[in-house]
Amino acid sequence: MNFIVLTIFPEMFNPFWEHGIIRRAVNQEKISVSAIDVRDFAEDKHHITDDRPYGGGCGMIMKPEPLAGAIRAAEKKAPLSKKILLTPQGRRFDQSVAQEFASLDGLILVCGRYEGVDERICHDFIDDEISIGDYILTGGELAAMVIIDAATRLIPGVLGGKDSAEKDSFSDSVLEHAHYTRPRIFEDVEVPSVLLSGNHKEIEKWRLETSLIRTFLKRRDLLENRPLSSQEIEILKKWCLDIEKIIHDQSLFGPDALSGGQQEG
Ligand code: 4FV
Repeated sequence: MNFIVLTIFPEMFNPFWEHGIIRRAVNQEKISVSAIDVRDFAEDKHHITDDRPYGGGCGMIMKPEPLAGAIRAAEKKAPLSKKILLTPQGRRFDQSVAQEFASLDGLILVCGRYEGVDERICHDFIDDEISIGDYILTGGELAAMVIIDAATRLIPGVLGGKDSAEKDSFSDSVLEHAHYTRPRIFEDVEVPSVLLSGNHKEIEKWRLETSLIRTFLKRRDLLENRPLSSQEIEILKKWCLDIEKIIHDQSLFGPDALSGGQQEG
């Protein structure tokens, strides 16, 4: 199995894979490991890989171009590998996911830094988003090490005996909204116009709505286990009204419309 990590700190990984079970698995040629420095794909002279977020707010966002270049280079090295972004918004990593990964040809592990990565990388360059838990790390590197460690030990012949894994559990707030940074257009995909408007009320409303919709889509349990604000409830009610209108219109004009617009009893 091939592991390639994409990071701005490749030097973090040598101590990790030069010891213990991982080193043995490398020596046995059960796995291959390598790190790609994302800075090498930042074409400016300072090799800048981050920038300020559109729409304002604290922190920095990883720029899409260097990440896209590093991912494409990794794909050339390991074309059969699955591309994983380490993020708190990902599906929870556990023993069953480790087992799933251990059966793959390889993983390309994208390690974010700062507040996160530009949404266009998540949308167009990633096969799966993985979180090792509902807490915020300073970078995805440790999460990548957890995944490499947990998957490697499940590859036949690496370990002697069987281990059991403890499943974590947590319930917490909603997932973060989408992030964007310069350039405004990246590979024909534009930043949502509201983020360029300078209207902070509208920007905050958009951020809350995208935060709620991705939580509903990705982690509904977080909504079910969390007290919602009146504003969040209003957003959910608006979605209910929108969905009810679609159902109503479909019953009148959709492919299965009743004749004469009759409503079932
Ligand atoms: C994380 C997690 C995580 C968030 C901002 C990297 C950091 C920075 N990754 N499981 N929890 N990542 O906190 O996987 O980009």
